[in-house]
Amino acid sequence: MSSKSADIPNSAPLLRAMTESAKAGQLPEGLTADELKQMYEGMILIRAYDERQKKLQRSGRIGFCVTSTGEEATQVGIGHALADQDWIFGYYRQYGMMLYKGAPVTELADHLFGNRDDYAKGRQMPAHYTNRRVNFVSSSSVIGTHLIHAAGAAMAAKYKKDNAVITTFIGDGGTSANDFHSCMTFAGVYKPPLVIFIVNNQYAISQPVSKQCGAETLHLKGAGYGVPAVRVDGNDVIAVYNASRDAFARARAGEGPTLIELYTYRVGPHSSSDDPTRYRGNESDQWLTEDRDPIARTRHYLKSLELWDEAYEAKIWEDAQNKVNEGTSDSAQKPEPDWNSLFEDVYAELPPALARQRDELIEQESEFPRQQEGEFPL
Ligand SMILES: Cc1ncc(C[n+]2csc(CCOP(=O)(O)OP(=O)(O)O)c2C)c(N)n1
Repeated sequence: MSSKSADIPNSAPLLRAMTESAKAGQLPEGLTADELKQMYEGMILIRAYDERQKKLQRSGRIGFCVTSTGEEATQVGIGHALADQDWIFGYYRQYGMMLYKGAPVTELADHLFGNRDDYAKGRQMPAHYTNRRVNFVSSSSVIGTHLIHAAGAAMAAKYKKDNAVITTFIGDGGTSANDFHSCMTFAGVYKPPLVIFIVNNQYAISQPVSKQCGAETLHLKGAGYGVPAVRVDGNDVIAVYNASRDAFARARAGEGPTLIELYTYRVGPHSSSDDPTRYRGNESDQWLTEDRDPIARTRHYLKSLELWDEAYEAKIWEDAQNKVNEGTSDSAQKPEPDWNSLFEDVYAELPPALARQRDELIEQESEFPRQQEGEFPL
C-alpha cells in the first residue's frame, strides 16, 4: 500500500488492514497471493458490469439499473469469507456478491432484461435479483423487510444445526426502518448465526447519514440490542474480509450475531433515475481517488507485493469486459417470459376467476398475436 492513507473524514474508530496489520510488501495473515488477486479481479468484474449496465440503460435496452461503484470491496471481502452453505439476504446493491460467488453474468442480466430465463420471470422490480445457485434470496422493494426473513432463516439454521451463516445487508438509510429494530431485537435475544452488515455509503438517495441518525456512528446501535458490533473501513477489502471471517467463525461456533458497519461511499447515483449533482454537487469525485477507491487501494497493495504489472491489469480488464459483454448480449437475445407464466407459482390449482382470465387471454392471443421484439444487436 502507498504510504498515504485514505483520509476518511470521520473521527470514530475504524478497523483497517491495508495500512495497518497488512503492511506494504507483506502478505496479510491468512490470505495467499492468489486469493488477493482473486479479490482484486472480483472487484474489477463488478466495476465492468456496472459500466455495462449504465450503457444498456442509457441506450434504452433496459429500463432501470442500480450500480455499486466504489462499494466493490464490501461485496468481495464478505463474499470471500462465505462458505457454500451460507445465505445472502441482500438488498438491490449487493449483486456483486452473486458474481463473486460464481453466478454467470448472463444470469444477472436475464433479470435486468426480464427475459424468459430471469429467475424472477420478469415479475420483480428490476435490480431486485435472486439466484438459487449462490443462495441469494430475492429482496423486496420495501426497505428493510428482508431483515426479518434473514432473522427467521438464521433461527432455522440454528435449529437445523446445518452450520450455515445467514448474512443480511441494510443501507445507512435502512437502519431507520422499523424492521431493523425487529431484526436486531430478535438477534440479540435468540442469538442465531446472523451477521448484519450496515453498508454506510453515506446517502439514502439525497438524505445524508447525518440526517438519518444522531449517533456518531451506526455500529453504536448494536450495543442497545446486545449485539457485538464493529466498524470497518468498507473500502479496504482485507479489513472487510477479516471482520467477516471473524464474525462468521463466531456465528458457526454458536456465539451468536454480529453487527458490522462498513464505512464506504456511493460514488454513482442512487439508481439510474437519480441525479446526485442536485444534492451533493461534485463531491463524489473525491472518492474514486488513488487513496480511497477500493480497487486502486488493492492495486497499490498488490504492487507492493510485486503481484501487479500493467500487462496483468490490461488482461484482467479485457477478461472482465468480455465476460460482461458476452453475458449481457446473450441475455438481450432471449425472448420475453411466456405470458402464461403469469398464472404459475402461486396456486397449485388455479381459482376459477383466474382460470377465466387466462382463458380470455388465450382467446385474445390467437386473435391478436403479440410481436416479439426480435434481436438487439449490442
Ligand atoms: C419503506 C421504504 N421507504 C422508502 C423507500 C424508497 N427508497 C428506496 S431506496 C431508498 C434509500 C435507501 O438508502 P440506504 O438504505 O442508505 O441504501 P443505499 O441505496 O444508499 O445503498 C429509499 C428511501 C422504500 N423503498 N421503502
